[in-house]
Amino acid sequence: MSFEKTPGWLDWYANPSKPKFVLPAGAVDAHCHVFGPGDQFPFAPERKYTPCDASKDQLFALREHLGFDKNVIVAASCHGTDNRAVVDALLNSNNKARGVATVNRQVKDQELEEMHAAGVRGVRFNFLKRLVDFTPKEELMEIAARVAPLGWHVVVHFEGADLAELWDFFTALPTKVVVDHMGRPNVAQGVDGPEFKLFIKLLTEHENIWSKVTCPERLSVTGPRALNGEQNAYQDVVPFGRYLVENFSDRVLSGTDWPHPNLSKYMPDDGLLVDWIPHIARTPELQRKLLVDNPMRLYWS
Ligand code: 0GY
Repeated sequence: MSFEKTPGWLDWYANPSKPKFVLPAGAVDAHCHVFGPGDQFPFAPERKYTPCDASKDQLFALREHLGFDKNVIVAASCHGTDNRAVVDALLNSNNKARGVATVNRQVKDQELEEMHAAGVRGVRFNFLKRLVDFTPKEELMEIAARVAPLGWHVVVHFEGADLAELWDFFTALPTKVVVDHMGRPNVAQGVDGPEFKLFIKLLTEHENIWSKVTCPERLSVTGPRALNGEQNAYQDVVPFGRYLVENFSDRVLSGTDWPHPNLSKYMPDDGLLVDWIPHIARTPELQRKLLVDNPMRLYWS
């Protein structure tokens, strides 16, 4: 089936630069997606957007180009609860990819076990109204209780402004909880602003909660500008990422978010996104934890 993209959809960046930052051996891109291809893995009827295709082979080619060794492929909301595109990518990854699925309470135990065998290690709960329809928390809690015995974790995706309302639910989850994109704070408030402060409190008080230090391109107000002739893009997001990497070094993950759904202004150069990493992880030890040790512990042990 061929699909017409959402009007104004921006396709992924075709010729990303080669990063100047050399990733450590075994580095994991711990947040990326595949889209379709639509004629093989149709997009879900309930989707809120229709993307371009972004296949597993294109993802694996990007991985080689950037210098990553492995991927964690997160089921994108345009596929609803149909995880076939992710599972297909995992099965064809030569053990170099793990996955995070989206399921509802109708999922059968056998399906969970098959996904586990393919390399799925988590489920994602999405709270962004522009991406998904509402699911009652009681259903999400039921799913979390069912995947906990498999050793899976829960990935949560929400806007910083909604954390207060979601706090009790997140802190009651029986698994490790991995927060997408630093809890999506409003960076204009600064690291001392109320949204990021509350997020830091969440990580400080709950040792099972992890953070992806991802998506500077989504969060940034200043954008991908090089300052003072230096390669220092997404400058305004650096203090947020740095704070998390330096204070919660054993509970942070990095990732590209390729193929970057729903960006309306510009598509980032993935090479520049890799070059952002040493600004937030300033020592080889922090880089190794962020890019290798932490994702390996969570997804490959
Ligand atoms: C992201 C962010 C977005 C989309 C999705 O599953 C998705 O559709 O996650 C977004 O639109 O902000 O993590 O890729």
